[in-house]
Amino acid sequence: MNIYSQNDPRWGNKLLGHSTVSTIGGFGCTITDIGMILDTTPDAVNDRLRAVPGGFANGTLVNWAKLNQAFPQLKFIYRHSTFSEATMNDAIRRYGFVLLEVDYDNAPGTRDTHWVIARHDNIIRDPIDGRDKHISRYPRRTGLCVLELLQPPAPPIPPANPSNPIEEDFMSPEQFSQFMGAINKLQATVQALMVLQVVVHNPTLEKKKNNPAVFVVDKDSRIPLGNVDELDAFRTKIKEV
Ligand SMILES: [Ca+2]
Repeated sequence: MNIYSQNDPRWGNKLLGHSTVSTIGGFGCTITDIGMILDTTPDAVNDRLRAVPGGFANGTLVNWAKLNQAFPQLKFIYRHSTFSEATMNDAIRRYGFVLLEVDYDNAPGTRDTHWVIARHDNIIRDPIDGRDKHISRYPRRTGLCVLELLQPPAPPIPPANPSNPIEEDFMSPEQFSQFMGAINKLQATVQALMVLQVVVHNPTLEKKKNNPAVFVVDKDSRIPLGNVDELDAFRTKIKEV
């Protein structure tokens, strides 16, 4: 989680949401919180939410229900209109953080709602100045907004393709095991390492019989290992080790 201040001169004077007067520095606590959670600057959060229809309600209020549309990795769970320590702690335990609605000046008569990020051990991250503070800084707590930061999906693992005759022909699991043993005995010579790379990474292994064989080691480099007969001879030699 990053740390930003809504009053940073890089964006503090920019207009918040669709307002013509309110600035990020003056009223942009929530988008600054979101920026910290997403590791995105508050003005970038502002621009993104502005681009989503209804992203801001009444011009400057973050519309929780539109958050996920603006930021696919951020999921809105629930907005509590009352504060409960148990709910806060449960959200922190589940998601690592929770947005906490507080009264900035601790005076009920003044409307100065502020949103900070509550974290473990009663520490809050305050967008007003980009500092971590004890939660006792804000004794009047009026609500919570539970959000979940989704992890980016892991890159897909290409499925094994046992029907690929080239791969089958090249080296069976038994042969590969034998090959690995031979590598150890050979103490991994340069040539052996090159073949090993072909075995491990061969996404697009090309083997043309009766032609010089080219083995694609990875997407960036092609290492010719001579013709097929030479490779077969090398494999035979390994078997003999
Ligand atoms: Ca107040």
